[in-house]
Amino acid sequence: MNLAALNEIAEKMVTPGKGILAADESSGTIKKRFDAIGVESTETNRRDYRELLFRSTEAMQKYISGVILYEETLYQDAADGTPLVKLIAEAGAVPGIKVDKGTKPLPGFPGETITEGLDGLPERLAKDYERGARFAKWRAVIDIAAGIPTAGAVKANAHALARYARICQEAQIVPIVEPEVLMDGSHDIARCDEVTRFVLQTVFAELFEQRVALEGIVLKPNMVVCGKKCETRATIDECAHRTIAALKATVPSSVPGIAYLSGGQSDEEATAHLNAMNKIGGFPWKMTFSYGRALQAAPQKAWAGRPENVAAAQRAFTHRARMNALASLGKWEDSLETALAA
Ligand code: 5MM
Repeated sequence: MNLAALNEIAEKMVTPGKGILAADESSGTIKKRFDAIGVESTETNRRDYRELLFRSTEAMQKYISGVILYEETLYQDAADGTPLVKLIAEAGAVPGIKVDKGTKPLPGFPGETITEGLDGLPERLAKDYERGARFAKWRAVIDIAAGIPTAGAVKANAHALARYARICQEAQIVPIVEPEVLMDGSHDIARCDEVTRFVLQTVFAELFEQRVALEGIVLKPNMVVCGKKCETRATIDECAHRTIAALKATVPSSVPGIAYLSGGQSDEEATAHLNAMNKIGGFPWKMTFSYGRALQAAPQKAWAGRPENVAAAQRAFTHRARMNALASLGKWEDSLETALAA
């Protein structure tokens, strides 16, 4: 393993003023997103949609540091025959690949899941590297409900994340380590805080045991927020302070950067939270975004599957990417949402 080279990629992924586009929706998820805008999920439509994102020149060159791809997209060509991965690299962003195979119920742990995909991973990574991928992503999903999560399920997921991370580093691929504590449910922010700390502590213990070099990873955690159905809403500031405190207590400073998931927050909430944290500052890592829904909801709506809407969709994507890029510097303001959209 060449750790200096891994660290260089990881640092590039969390460059201040840029962040990661999570465009790695699996077939089931992209179908759900397309259903919502009345578009059939065919291979060509998925290609056309993702191509419009990667051809958003301003966004890709100025605000996006890396793109997480689903396997189909990594091996797909644009309408003119150019590999989509080449469009990303030519814009100066790092191409990455989601390598987990999704979640399955964890036997013995009702209501909890385990992420699968370790079988054959070294072989897949070698092929993906050949095609241009320089980082990978694996997502563990932790739900909060009565009696959930259990220590056993968290440990099983953390172990799989750590095995994946070490295998990636052997293949000279930077692992994004994504332990997502879901914001579904009615739990309050204190419960999210407690579970997030426990999950991160467990993940870093497993990363240490599996000999993962922390200088060569990027952490993709949830923010500490209330459950969607919680009646008492926390302020932007409370979420920001709690998230920073939870991470300071659990994430070693040798990790180059934190790239948050948006997890179902509204577009502007996800931007405001990231901005608030970077304004507060005082932590040892870069903090940026690795958003899926919070970057793509607006362009998907604007596109609606129509070729004549491509430019409008690209403008919508560029705007969200720009707003989040500013938030990664703590320079976003609510007023810019309308001022710069125009
Ligand atoms: C883009 O969505 C990713 C893939 O999800 P599935 O495997 O369920 O299709 C997802 O892992 C995503 O990268 C992260 O959850 C962050 O996305 P959000 O929308 O939470 O920012």
